Amino acid sequence: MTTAAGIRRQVQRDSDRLAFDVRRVREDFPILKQRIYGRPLVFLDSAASAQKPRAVIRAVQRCYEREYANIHRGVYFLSERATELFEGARAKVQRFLNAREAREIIFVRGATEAINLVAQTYGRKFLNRADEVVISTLEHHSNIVPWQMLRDEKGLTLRIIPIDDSGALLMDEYEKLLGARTKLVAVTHCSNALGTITPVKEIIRLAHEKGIPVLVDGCQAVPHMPVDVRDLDCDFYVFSGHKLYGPSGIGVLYGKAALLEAMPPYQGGGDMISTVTFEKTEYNVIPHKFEAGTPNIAGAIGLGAAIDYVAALGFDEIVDHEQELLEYATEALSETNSLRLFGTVEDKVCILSFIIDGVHPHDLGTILDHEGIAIRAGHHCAQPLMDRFGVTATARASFGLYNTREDVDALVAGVRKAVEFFG
Ligand code: 7TS
Repeated sequence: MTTAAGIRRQVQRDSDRLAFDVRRVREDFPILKQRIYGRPLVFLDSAASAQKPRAVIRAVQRCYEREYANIHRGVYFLSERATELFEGARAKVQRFLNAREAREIIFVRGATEAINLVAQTYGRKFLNRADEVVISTLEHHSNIVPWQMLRDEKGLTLRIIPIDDSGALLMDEYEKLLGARTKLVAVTHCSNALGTITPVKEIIRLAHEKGIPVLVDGCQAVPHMPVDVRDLDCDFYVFSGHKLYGPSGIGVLYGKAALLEAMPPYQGGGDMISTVTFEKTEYNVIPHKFEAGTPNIAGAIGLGAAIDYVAALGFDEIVDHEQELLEYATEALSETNSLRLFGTVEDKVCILSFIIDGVHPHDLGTILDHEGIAIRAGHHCAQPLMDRFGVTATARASFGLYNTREDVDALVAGVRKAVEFFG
C-alpha cells in the first residue's frame, strides 16, 4: 500500500538520483582523501589519467582473488568464468559506444596502440604512395607519429587541418583538403591540450561524401560525453580505459566489422589463429584476429566496471556538473592578471590551458604541487599545437567528475600566489 512516508522516501530517492552529489561521488575515490604535503589533494590532471572509483578497484581485486585464469582456452571453471567476464566487458564497451556488434570492439593497450594498429594494418594494406592522410593541428602525438611512420614507409603525404586562434578547426580549409588522393581522415574528438570539441559528425559526413573513411581519437571525449559510433558513423573510434576511470594498460579500438575483416592482423601469436601448420596459418575471426597473446584480462574487467560506474551516474549529470565547473573556472582564472587562456571555443570539455607572464609553466606546476594541487605543465604531447600558438609549454588544469568549485578556488589561489612570488 502506498503511504505518505513511502512517497516521501520515493521522492527523496528520485531527487538523490537526479542531483549530482559531488561530495558523495568523491567518497567513491579513495585516493582523493589523501593529503599531499599536509594539504588536501586537489587533483586537476584527469586528462592525463583519471583516478579510480572503488567499484573499479574492487572489480580488479575480485578478479585476481576469485575469478582469475587465462581466457578462451581453459576447459575448467575458472577459465570459463574469466572468459565470461572478459567477453562481458566487451559487451559493455559495445553498449557504451552503441556499436552494432561486440566483435567490432578490439581490446588493446590504449588509444596509442589502437591508432598504431590501424596505421600498421589498414594503412599498410590500403594506403600507397601519392595517397593523403588528413589529420588536424589539434592532434596528440599518438595521432600524428603513427601516420608519419606510415608516410615515411609508403611515401604518402600528411595534410593538416588548420585551426583559428580560439582553437576551432577551420572547416572550410578541411573541405578543401579532401580530394581524390585523400584516403583517410584521422581526427581527435576533443583536444587534450585545449579542450576543443571538434565537429566530428560533420567531419565524417564530409569525408564520407567522398568515400573516405574516418578514424576518431575519442580519448578525451568518452569521459565527458555520451558517444554513439553508429550515429557518428565513424569507421574507427579509439579510446584509453585509464582516462575513463578504468585501469591503465587497457583500451579500445572500435571498427566497422567489414573494415576490420578486410584488414590483415596486427601481431601474430596465440588466440589470433584458427589453425597453424609450419606451411600455413589460418587467422581467427574478429575481434580475436587482432588480440594476439594473453590480454589484460583484469584490465578489461576493470574497464567494464568503470563503464558501469559512469553509466550509473549518468552523462546528463556528468555533463551538467563539468560544464558548470568549466564556466566557474574560466571566469575565475580570467580575472587573474597577466594570464592567457588557450582554447576559448564555446564547445569544449573541462580543460583549461594557460600561461602567465613571467612564470614558466613548470615553475607554476611546482608551486601548485607544494599546495597539494596536481596540474600538468608542458607540451601535452601536442607540440605542433604549441607551435601554432608560439609557445613551448602551457599549464593545464583538467577536470573530472569528482572535481569541485573548491578545487577551482584552490587553483586560483595557488596561481595568484605564484604571480605574487614571481611578480
Ligand atoms: N589521444 C589523446 C587525445 C590523448 O589525450 C592521449 C593521452 C592519447 C591519445 C594517448 O593515450 P594513451 O592512453 O595511449 O597514452 N593524453 C595525455 C595527456 O593529455 N596527458 O598525458 C596523456
